[in-house]
Amino acid sequence: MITVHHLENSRSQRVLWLLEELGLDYKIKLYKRDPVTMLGPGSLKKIHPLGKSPVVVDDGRVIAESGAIIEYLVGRYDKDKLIPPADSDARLAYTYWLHYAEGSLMPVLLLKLVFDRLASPPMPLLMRPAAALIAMGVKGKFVAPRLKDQLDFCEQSLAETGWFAGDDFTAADIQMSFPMEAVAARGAAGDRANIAAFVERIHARPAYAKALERGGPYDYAD
Ligand SMILES: N[C@@H](CCC(=O)N[C@@H](CS)C(=O)NCC(=O)O)C(=O)O
Repeated sequence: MITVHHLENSRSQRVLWLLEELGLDYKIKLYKRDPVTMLGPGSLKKIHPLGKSPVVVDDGRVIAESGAIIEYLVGRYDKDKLIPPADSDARLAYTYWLHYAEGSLMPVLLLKLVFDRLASPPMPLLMRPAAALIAMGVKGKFVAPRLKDQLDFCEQSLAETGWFAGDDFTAADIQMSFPMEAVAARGAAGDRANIAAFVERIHARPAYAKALERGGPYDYAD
């Protein structure tokens, strides 16, 4: 039986969704976030040294990192449903987006999140004006132009079929769901209609709804 070490309200939701799309049996070990820091509990480190979620355990194997988990599950349990044929252009796009989500887009989104919050507690009151100035500078000069390039690229890539890798929905769309949901929910998508339509389309999938029932409240589901 596959076990998903699932941190509430987090990107591990997409692993539950993949398992529902594949119709696999699985169990969830749920972890709560610290209500103040929002970090995961130390007990996650007993499963994997980095203490992050998702982590999947299957047949005694411990697999961390969303992209690696998706590759593992699709490779082992799904030969053709959510992955384009080998050697096709769609397969190359599939591999690209599977890596791009966490390798290129999430780091920029994380920087935005950190600098959006830099001038808030726990930053000491006296230092907040200076922190706000620094944050404004970094966001304006470094983060915003990079985020714009990336979101324009995502928007353009969805234009033809509405999916990231070829004509059909694939596991690469599941991997891209978290950053797309994050930008839509935080209002960072602007007027990019293809991104908004992508998020609506994935939210309408029955397997997505089933995963939500199992995984618990998830801020980006609306
Ligand atoms: N690139 C990793 C990121 C893992 C990650 O940062 N997970 C977050 C959940 S959204 C986490 O565990 N946060 C809790 C913490 O940092 O304490 C992946 O995609 O699996």
